[in-house]
Amino acid sequence: MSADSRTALRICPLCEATCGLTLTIEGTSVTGARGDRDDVFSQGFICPKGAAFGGLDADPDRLRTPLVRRDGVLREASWEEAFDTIAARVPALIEEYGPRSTGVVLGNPNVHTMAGALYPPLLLRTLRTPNVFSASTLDQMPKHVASGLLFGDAHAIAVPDLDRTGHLLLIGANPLESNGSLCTAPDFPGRLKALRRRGGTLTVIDPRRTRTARLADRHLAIRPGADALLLAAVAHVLVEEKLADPGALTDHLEGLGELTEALKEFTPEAVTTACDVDAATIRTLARELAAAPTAAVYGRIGSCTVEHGTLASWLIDVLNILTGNLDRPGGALFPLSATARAPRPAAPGKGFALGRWASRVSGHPEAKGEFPLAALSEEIETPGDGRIRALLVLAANPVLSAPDGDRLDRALAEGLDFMVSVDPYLNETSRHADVVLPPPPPSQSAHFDFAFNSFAVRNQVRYTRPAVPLEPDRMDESEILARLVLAVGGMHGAPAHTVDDLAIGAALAAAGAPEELAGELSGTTGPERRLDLMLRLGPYDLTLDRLLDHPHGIDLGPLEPRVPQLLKTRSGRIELFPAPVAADLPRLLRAMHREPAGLVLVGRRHLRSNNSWMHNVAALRGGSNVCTLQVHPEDAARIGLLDGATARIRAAGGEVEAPVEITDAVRAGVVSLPHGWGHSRPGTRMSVASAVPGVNVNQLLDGTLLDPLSGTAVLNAVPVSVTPAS
Ligand SMILES: Nc1nc2c(c(=O)[nH]1)N[C@H]1C(S)=C(S)[C@@H](COP(=O)(O)OP(=O)(O)OC[C@H]3O[C@@H](n4cnc5c(=O)[nH]c(N)nc54)[C@H](O)[C@@H]3O)O[C@H]1N2
Ligand SMILES: Nc1nc2c(c(=O)[nH]1)N[C@H]1C(S)=C(S)[C@@H](COP(=O)(O)OP(=O)(O)OC[C@H]3O[C@@H](n4cnc5c(=O)[nH]c(N)nc54)[C@H](O)[C@@H]3O)O[C@H]1N2
Ligand code: SF4
Ligand SMILES: [Mo]
Repeated sequence: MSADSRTALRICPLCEATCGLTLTIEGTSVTGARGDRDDVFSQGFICPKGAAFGGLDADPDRLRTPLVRRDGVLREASWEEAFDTIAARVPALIEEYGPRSTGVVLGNPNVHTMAGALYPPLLLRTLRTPNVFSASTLDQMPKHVASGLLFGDAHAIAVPDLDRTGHLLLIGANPLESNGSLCTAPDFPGRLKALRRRGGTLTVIDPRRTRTARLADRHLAIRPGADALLLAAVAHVLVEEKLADPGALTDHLEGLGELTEALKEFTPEAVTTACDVDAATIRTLARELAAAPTAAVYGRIGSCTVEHGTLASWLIDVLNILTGNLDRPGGALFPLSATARAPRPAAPGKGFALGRWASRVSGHPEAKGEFPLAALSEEIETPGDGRIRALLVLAANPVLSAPDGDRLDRALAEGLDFMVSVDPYLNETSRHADVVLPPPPPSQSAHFDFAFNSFAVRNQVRYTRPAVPLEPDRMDESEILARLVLAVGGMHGAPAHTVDDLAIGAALAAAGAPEELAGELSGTTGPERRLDLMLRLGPYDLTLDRLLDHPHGIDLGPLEPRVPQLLKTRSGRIELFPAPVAADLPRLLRAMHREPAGLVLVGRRHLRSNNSWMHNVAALRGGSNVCTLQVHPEDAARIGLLDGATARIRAAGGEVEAPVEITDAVRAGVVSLPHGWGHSRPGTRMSVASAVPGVNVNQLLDGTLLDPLSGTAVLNAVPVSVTPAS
């Protein structure tokens, strides 16, 4: 450290683990990052991505000013010019073609920023368009739908009580690379090792022998896409062998009889071929789960982005419920975040409905107010009333992250009248925008985890202010989004705090709190005032000032049971066998008898990468962080593929070529290609990424394969054919 260096705390926004970092700062540059040992939650943990915070923050390819398209070319522009352009175009299009002519795409980083949590709801309310798409339909929407149906609240997601459970059944998740998802747990790997040390059991179900699987007591290399069948059979055994005992939940359940009846045909023997897991092992899984003093079943990407994603997500909680582990310490519990609404007394709620409206072209039912992101292209391309003409893309790169990027690429280029991207990079998607609004690098932003605190394995709360001041000519992302709301809503020119004032007024009214509270809020920015209000209205006795007095965070204790208070179903009970699930079950039954596909594709993640946008950080590149096709030795021999040679992979959406990596870490009959690669399109400004572009796995998909209840794209267990490239 030099004489003018200092340190500052910053919660890491780079994955769901939300580690506290101590940044070293020289002048206004971040020159180092280490784990904050005093952080109440992460206690010093850091991974290579967090350690690379400085390089990622200072990436010279980050945009410094807005870009505005003039004469077909994106040119640097002032913020005034950028917002003037938006205000001149979007309201006029709405005026001429109606609200349906607008569409919004919300990408993953929105859950990692304060701005992304606070402003998109206001943007959607302003636009009043049904054309809402997000990364959720490439990800966790099945879980939301399952939770909505079971508990009446799509946001009531039970997380495994990692630090207290005696038995963890982990399905289609690889937290040793991902650091956990829908289960916020800094040092997930350490917590799994601690489970083993205290005598607990870890079972991993994954077609690949991942780093997580190598840590397990038992690894089942299931045939991809078959988890719902396996889980149904485990539930069947629990019932058949009279091992089911929902315990304290018994009085809060309905539908147990119908569920039992519906599971009759899903015997271990019946599903064994489809799963490629023998029937005795399935029975053992069920017996171990029932016998464990406490247990939690937890699933992630491999259980969601598949043909039966909603059924698998539902069955995961069915198993937690049948074994009495839902809502009990050591099982799967519902976190209570500091900014959640203060609990109300238990009572029947409004319930959760699917398909309240449908998409224009294919009639996809909405789920949680969204249409499948896989259906974005057709909504832009297909002529007629309600065609999307103006698209607002907030922190999303669907050209790489969604199915059939080539088609979307064309639709964005040719089918839109106007497009805005809020993005730090000029990349595969934002290159099509008419206006690009770049947020500042993370060191210059405040951070609070509105989303992830409600998935955290321990209730806790932390807030960090910007580690370095906003550079001149930069605009905070909260202000960018507030001004975007004003510009599209016909209030261009009003001060950004107008949006926060409206939000505060609405929140006070909804909570029945006195209006005067607005004047008592502390905080130096709109987002801080809104945070202060949420903390004051929340379940703990907290304020922003109190939080600022605790720079390493405040521990709010272990997770506690919340049923029945949290239930919002119409019955006021857990609805174990909801009608949409019942209607989808015959499809699963048919899958049981289907001939398995010859070769199927699954994805994978790398610890030193993140979806589509981190390949531009030189320090994180190389080593095993490469875009290779992993192939089992038996398949390689059969197809005639040599290690390091190029393979051609074909599927319904197209074909790509990738170098072959022969490894028995994938099971036979399965090949694996990571996502987020394919940085070869012209007109981007990602010099490091485009030097070694890789290929876009999602080009293999045509976007028609969806989990029907949630509209989530099938990204795993996709039939492919592989040949040597000539
Ligand atoms: N085949 C396959 N496809 C997948 C997946 C898979 O497992 N397999 N995973 C899916 C999943 S789980 C997800 S979540 C999606 C992600 O899909 P997306 O959300 O579309 O993609 P990301 O790469 O996460 O990043 C989105 C954009 O956010 C920008 N960005 C980064 N930081 C910020 C910021 O602070 N503010 C703003 N405004 N923008 C920022 C990046 O530059 C990038 O352009 O991909 C999905 N696609
Ligand atoms: N380093 C890093 N961390 C990340 C991300 C990243 O890109 N890189 N992305 C973040 C995001 S957006 C998310 S959503 C999370 C995801 O978090 P995880 O779900 O933990 O991440 P994945 O590594 O995609 O793990 C999915 C696993 O499912 C397996 N799988 C594939 N198909 C099947 C199947 O049919 N059945 C079963 N049982 N398993 C299957 C895959 O082999 C893979 O190991 O990670 C987050 N964290
Ligand atoms: S585990 Fe996630 S939150 Fe923690 S340092 Fe790494 S990227 Fe950041
Ligand atoms: Mo994700």
